[in-house]
Amino acid sequence: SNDYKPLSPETLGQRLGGLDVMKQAVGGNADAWTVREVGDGNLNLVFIVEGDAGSVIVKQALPYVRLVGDSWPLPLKRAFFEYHALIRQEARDPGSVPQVLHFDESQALIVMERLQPHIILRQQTMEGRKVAGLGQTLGLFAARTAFRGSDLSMTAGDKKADAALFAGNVELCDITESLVFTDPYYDAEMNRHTTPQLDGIVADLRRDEALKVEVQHMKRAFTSRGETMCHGDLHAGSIMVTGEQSRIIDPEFAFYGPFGFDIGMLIGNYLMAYHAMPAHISDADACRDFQDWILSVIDETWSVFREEFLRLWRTERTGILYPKALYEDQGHHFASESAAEQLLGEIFRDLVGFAGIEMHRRILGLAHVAELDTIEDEDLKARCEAKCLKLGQFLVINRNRLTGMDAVLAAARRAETG
Ligand code: SR1
Ligand code: MG
Repeated sequence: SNDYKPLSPETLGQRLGGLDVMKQAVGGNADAWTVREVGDGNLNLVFIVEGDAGSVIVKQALPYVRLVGDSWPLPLKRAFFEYHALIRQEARDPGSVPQVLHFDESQALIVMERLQPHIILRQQTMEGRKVAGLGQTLGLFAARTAFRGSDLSMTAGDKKADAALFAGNVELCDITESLVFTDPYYDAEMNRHTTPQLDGIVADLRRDEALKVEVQHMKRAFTSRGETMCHGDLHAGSIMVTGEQSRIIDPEFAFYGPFGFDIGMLIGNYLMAYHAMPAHISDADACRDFQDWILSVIDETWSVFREEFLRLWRTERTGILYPKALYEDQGHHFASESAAEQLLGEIFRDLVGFAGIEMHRRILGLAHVAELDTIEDEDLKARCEAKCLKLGQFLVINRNRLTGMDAVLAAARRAETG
């Protein structure tokens, strides 16, 4: 029968060995394949399958949250959303994501290109290794997927059909609605902030009315502003890199949301890496150099996003929003440019808010980041986390006042030096 069954290294060869795509990509003799389960994320099984002809990744959803166990059921249909997001991202920004080789909906599994010798971005930065072109690749990805998945580019029918399709990703959106936008701001059951030195700052955050109001504004944007197909979970574990290349993986949280959501989450992750660096590079000069590089990546990601979004605005605005005819009717070309600048201003203010919230939830909520969690010296860990929490608070509260990315970077530098 075709009933769902989780794979294991022992059963994978026998179960997938008959697929043409596996024979071609891995080799015809499944008995000779080497299979390793390497999933280190919070949700799924991930296998590397190697054979004479090459290797692939097999990713399979589990019917529960792996991080927590079967007490937290989670639907298998997230593999369906991941598959649909991957093929759209590939069309909108070719080469940015792994190539999909096979999708089996009933088994909730995707066979995809193995990125090699890539490792996750988080691992790379924790080892103090830079990635050439990171800001360029991520800025382009965020801008192209944002623009080309929206009413700025798609036909109204296609966009509405896609919005309806991804509206089914209810349970994964629910995770974000709770774990990101709600739990960190009260004493929620699933929170696991384990650094007692932070108690004062946490109490301060939770009694900060302006912060809580602003976070709910951002949550409302997340739930109700379906502007484009977002990746939905663009953190430093969703990016695979070498020293020269970056690719984006894992869009199972894909949903229709605000233009600034993905780039905001991403910048929140860059900023956490920035504040965690002193725990990972002991030489002070080398650490400062690496931190400067992270800030330059933030700057580049946003400036590339802006430039690419504007380029697409000028050349690919084929959707129902801001129609060219409206502006070119009587020579009003500049009005269109000013509409683009205003929209980019709105995206910037949103991304700043999302970045700050991401920094809070990764310390106070259920799902943490290794940059901070692996710091063994408790006092150093508390200092790094405190900088993230305070910067996050500053960003969320001031998101409508900050004049540009320079102001964000200056705030990060101030938080770092105290
Ligand atoms: C229960 S899932 C926790 C987190 O892991 C995923 O990668 C998302 O970031 C989610 O919020
Ligand atoms: Mg993931």
